[in-house]
Formats: sequence, structure tokens, C-alpha cells
Amino acid sequence: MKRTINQLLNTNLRNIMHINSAEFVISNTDYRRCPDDGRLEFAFIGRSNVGKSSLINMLLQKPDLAKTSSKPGKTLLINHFLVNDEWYVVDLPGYGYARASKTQREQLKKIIDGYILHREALTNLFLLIDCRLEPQKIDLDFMTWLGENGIPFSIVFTKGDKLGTVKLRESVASYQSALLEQWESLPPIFVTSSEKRQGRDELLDYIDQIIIDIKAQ
Ligand SMILES: Nc1nc2c(ncn2[C@@H]2O[C@H](COP(=O)(O)OP(=O)(O)OP(=O)(O)O)[C@@H](O)[C@H]2O)c(=O)[nH]1
Ligand SMILES: [Mg+2]
Repeated sequence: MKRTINQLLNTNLRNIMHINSAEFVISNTDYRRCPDDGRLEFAFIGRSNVGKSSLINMLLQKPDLAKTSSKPGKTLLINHFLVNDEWYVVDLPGYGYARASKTQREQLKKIIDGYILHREALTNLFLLIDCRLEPQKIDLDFMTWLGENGIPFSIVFTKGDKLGTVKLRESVASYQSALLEQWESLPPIFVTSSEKRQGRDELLDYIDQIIIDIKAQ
């Protein structure tokens, strides 16, 4: 009983969204065949192998929901997962997989660009960046492209467990400085580790707040 009350208190105080259900719905190559029920959706993008599918599984507390692999190029389709019967998480293919053939890269670009540019239900895009890397041209160019096309996005640093606290803070700070050379203000930034379940509450709260704001309109 005591535990239940404490849990309730925590939940109320921190307003953490509870994941009651999460299920795979459909995979597509074409945004025009994606679900057409008007539910809001939150998509995850980033370089191949950055940890998109792992982050989704961590957020939704289902280790095998989205397919993951230690080899890049695992997710090749637009994958819809229905959460709490209310909103969608979308797992997208990664970009920049160097060893893919030119045809495959072009095909993936078509899938990704089509979805991002034309999907009306897309509410926020989470752009994942490996926290260990210096800012990469491919990611900076991708952000510029999102900005030019008015796509709302947030930055999510992944694999936070791979760096110590000090290095992690330094890495995020230097990334922010690099971004400020190009951007007047920064998008929301999250630091996560799927391994350590770091950043889960923050991301879910952020999604929850967006849904609440849109519903209130
Ligand atoms: N240490 C650590 N490894 C991670 C983390 N997130 C993902 N990984 C590992 O990184 C590899 C790639 O993870 P995925 O989730 O499949 O990456 P993805 O971005 O979905 O990759 P594609 O679908 O190929 O674009 C796997 O070996 C994961 O176990 C993390 O937070 N910490
Ligand atoms: Mg994947």
C-alpha cells in the first residue's frame, strides 16, 4: 500500500507518462500508405546504427518491439507502433549507411524524405546523434535541411553510457557550441542511454506535453 502511494506521488509530481500498451501496427515504404486515423506521431531518425530502434524499445519498455542490430542498416522501412491506443512512435531507416549500394541509398532517401516532407501526422522528429562523435557534416546538413523545410525537431544524444559524466558533458557542450555557429537558437536537446534507461522520463514528458498542448488548442 505504502509503495503504491509513493508511486502515485512520484507520478503526480513528475508527471511521467505511463506506457500502458505499445504494439507494432504496420511497415511501409511509402508515407501515403501509413495509417490514416489522424493520430499524432513522433518519429526517430539519425544515422544508421545510432540507436533509434533501441531507444524506442527503451522508451516503450519492450526490448524486442523494434528490430535492432549491431550492424548498420537494420531498419529499412517506415515502422508504426501504436502507444496507449493514442499516438504513434515511428521508427525510420537510418541515413548515411556507407556500405549500402547507391541504389539502396537512393531508395532509402526517397522513403525518408517522402515521409518527413509529406507526413501530416508527423508532430515532432527526434534526430539522434551518437554522443561520442564530433559534429558530423551529414548530421549538420540534415538539420539544415529540416530547418529549411520547417520540420519541428529535437536532438537526442544516444549511447550516453559509453562516456563518463565529464566527457559526456563536454561532448554535449561542444556540440551545442558548434550548432550555435550555424543556428540562432537551439532545439530541445536530450541525453539518453538505452542501455542505462537514461533520458526516458524527459523524453516521455516532452512528448506528453506536446500532446497535451495540441489537444488544448
Ligand atoms: N552501449 C549502448 N549501445 C547501444 C545503445 N543504443 C543502441 N546501442 C547499440 O547500437 C547498435 C545499433 O542499435 P539500433 O537500435 O539497431 O540502431 P538503429 O539506429 O536503429 O540502426 P538502423 O536501423 O540500422 O539504422 C546495437 O548494437 C545496439 O545494441 C545505448 O544506449 N548504449
Ligand atoms: Mg533501426
